[in-house]
Amino acid sequence: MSKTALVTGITGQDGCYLAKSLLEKGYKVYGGQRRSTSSKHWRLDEMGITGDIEYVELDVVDQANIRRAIEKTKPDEVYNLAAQSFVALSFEQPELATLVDGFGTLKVLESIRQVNPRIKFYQASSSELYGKTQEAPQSEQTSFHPCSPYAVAKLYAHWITINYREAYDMFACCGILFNHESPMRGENFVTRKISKGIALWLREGQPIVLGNLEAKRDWGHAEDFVEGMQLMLNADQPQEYVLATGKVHTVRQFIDKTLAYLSIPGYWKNDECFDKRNDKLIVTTDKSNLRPAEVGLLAGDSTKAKTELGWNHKYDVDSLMADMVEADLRRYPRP
Ligand code: NAP
Ligand code: F7E
Repeated sequence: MSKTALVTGITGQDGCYLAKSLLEKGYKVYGGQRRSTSSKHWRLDEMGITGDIEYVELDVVDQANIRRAIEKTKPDEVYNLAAQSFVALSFEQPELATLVDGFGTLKVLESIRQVNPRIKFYQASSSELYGKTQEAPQSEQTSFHPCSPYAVAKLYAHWITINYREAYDMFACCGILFNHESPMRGENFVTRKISKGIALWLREGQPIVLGNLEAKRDWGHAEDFVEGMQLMLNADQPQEYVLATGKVHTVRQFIDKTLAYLSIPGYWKNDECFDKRNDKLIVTTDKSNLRPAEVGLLAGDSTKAKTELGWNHKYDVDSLMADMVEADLRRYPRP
């Protein structure tokens, strides 16, 4: 018999890739979405799966609402992807980040416990938990030092998930996922600012405005990472797993790769990048894009997921960048 999954955060980047993959495996997919005055289905529309999902009203700050959604959908598996996921915004709205990303997870877990504790639960934990880490690469054994309201809220969510597993014997697990991007990435995140920004620069000539160009990240592709989430929920035992590529690049290197891919000869003068052919500005920076605190060197060690789950990634940073740039060139073609 086919299985049923409830995905919170269905309208987000991971929600659309996960839904597509679950549908391909024969799952019945319920998508939890919060009410809004306009449709937020552009990702699901682009993937062509909007009509294959059944939607339920689900806001993770409202426990009665979550409980009703679980009673109605009777899932075998719940993937809790809902979050205010933009780290920079969590410094502006720390309470909201805590309510959604921290307490929201508790409310989903508690609803599952009350309705049917045999439902399997996946929690979207993050490499941001490592924060000001002293150790690289980071594995499941590395200690946490979160350094944003987002990461502190996610740390609470991480431990309350483990607590519900230990206290109530629930199949609840956390994937500690390093940055994963895609053409469906939100427009505020740095890789998408670059892929969309370069398409607009080619079309209209306005420069891309960024923040800390020396920030380093371990960037993978969301399509690979949603497979790992499913492997975790279908393992023999619920556990924590790191998913990462293990390769680290700076924001500046990501820009260089993008320019090389498009055969644009760029040169840097401090934190500004120009076109060699005509000295036209391509990238500049503004301090409004800096954060009150930055994480340390995040590089993931996913040996455990590879050996125990058989997980691996198909994309590297170059094929990820190419996928993103091609999608934005299609969305914003030159006249
Ligand atoms: P995303 O694109 O920002 O999507 C977040 C989703 O959460 C959206 O569907 C959003 O709905 C929904 N949401 C926000 N507040 C909600 C609320 N109060 N109730 C219900 N839904 C709510 O994030 P993503 O990149 O797909 O990430 C998925 C999850 O993985 C998040 O929990 C994120 O923190 C975590 N994570 C992401 C990464 C990464 O690199 N992408 C790495 C580690 C962990 P709206 O459309 O209504 O805003
Ligand atoms: O920043 C630097 C910025 O916003 C990456 C979320 O999915 O991954 C994501 O969080 C780096 C940071 O992602 C700009 O300072 C420079 O060092 O793309 P980001 P993030 O903060 O790493 C983790 C794993 C999650 O869990 C989160 O939910 O890039 N950076 N200039 C910039 N970042 C942004 N956004 N905009 C800039 O202009």
